[in-house]
Amino acid sequence: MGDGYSFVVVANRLPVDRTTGEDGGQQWTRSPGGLVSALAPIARTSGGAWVGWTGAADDDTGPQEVDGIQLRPVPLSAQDVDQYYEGQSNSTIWPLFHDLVEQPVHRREWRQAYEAVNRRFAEATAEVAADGATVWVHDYQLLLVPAMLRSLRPDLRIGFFLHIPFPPVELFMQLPRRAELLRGLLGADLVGFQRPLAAQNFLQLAGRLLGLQPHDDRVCYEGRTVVARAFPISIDVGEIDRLAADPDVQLESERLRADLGDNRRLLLGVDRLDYTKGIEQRVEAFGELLAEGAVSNDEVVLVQVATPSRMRVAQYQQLRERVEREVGRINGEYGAVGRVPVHYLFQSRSPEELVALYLATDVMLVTPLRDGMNLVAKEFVAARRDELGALVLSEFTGAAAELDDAFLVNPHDVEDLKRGMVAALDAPPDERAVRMRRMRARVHGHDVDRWARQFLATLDDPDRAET
Ligand code: GDG
Repeated sequence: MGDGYSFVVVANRLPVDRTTGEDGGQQWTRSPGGLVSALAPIARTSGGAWVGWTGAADDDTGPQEVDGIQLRPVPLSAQDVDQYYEGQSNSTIWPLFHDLVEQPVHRREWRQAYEAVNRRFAEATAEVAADGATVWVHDYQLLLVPAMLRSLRPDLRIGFFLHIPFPPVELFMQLPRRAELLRGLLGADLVGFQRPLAAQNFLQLAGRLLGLQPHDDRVCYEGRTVVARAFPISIDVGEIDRLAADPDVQLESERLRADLGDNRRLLLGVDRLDYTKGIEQRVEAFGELLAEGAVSNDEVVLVQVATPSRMRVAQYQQLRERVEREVGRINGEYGAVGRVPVHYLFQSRSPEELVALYLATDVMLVTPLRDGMNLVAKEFVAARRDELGALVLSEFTGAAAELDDAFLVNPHDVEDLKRGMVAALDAPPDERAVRMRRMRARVHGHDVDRWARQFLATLDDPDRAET
């Protein structure tokens, strides 16, 4: 294994999207998003490769180079997508790791597909990694990969980062074949989480399930040391700042304000349409405020961007129906011709449009029932160079640990959601500015590039890396 790449990222998705060029031909462009912008420069300068799926079923795209990164596609059949991705990943692990806010579904054939696909990812990685390379595996779709990879290539340094919460021991124990999943993660040298509590849950589980004896932030397993630590992820602050300073984005923001009614205060939600994001509860709380007369259609307007996501999974279709019924009801009851209280967009928007919305907003609503971090909250704060705007933030997001100057709410309690929304609307401008300044300082001090470098420095040497 002399050849190969000294740094390999392994993630369910490749960091590219297929687009159609002006000549009608297919081409690959780098996907937007903080993770890709943080890792792309590191991958490029260290001669790196990226192992992942193209996002299309039965796609036989071969190795590619995009933007100086070597892409190594792992093909998935339509059945793999159905069973490994939509099944075991998104209908079993996702709801269980998010505190059972929906009921996980357990199917033997999904688990088998998950294991088979994880093995293919591990094999593809083993083939491209150089001797002694550093490999960074990402997220809940690939929990088995670290151990599989270690057995194929004991020479590698393997890091794993989980983007979603890691559940308490009692919840994890419900998973069929739970010990295999835990052993999968223990194949890594470093397991990174969004929050310290998640790292603690993981270490406790290692004690409970395998009888290991964790001490501090590590555990000894099969003669190796596995370190578990929190690395709260962040955003590309420079990129959001650049968009927020762009005159076209600012113009778009003014146009949005004018279209919605300059005299109305704008509340905004931006989420993938996912039951973990608390969209339903948020819309319900807004409806109750209108019903009670605490706010009126002439004074406020809610824009909810609900980006389509996992629409082949039944629970997501049902959520869509419930949200759309409630939005229709509220607009029917409290709207007027040419003026509705809820603007609901079941659409994906460009980063420019999202930042224009952030700039136009009075009160940003980020109220997930459970969320590993939540980048939207950080993007909103980074966009507000004017130091205006208030953030209502769920206590159950990773972001709440850093952004405790937000108006914190418990989204499981509609009364508390309403209280938070009203407090944010009513707060004096000085108070909002103080809160925003403090939150901006936090986000500016921790950008995604620093996150990636800290993780990799710890993987390189856990005792030397600053924490
Ligand atoms: C997972 C974890 C963790 C949203 N709509 C559009 C769009 N977005 C962008 C946002 C933001 C990103 O997608 C969403 O990130 P979140 O962190 O809010 O949520 P998840 O997708 O659930 O992410 C989460 C994250 O991983 C990173 O570790 O924070 O806890 O669940 O950047 O701006 N982007 C575009 N159009 C849209 O319509 N272009």
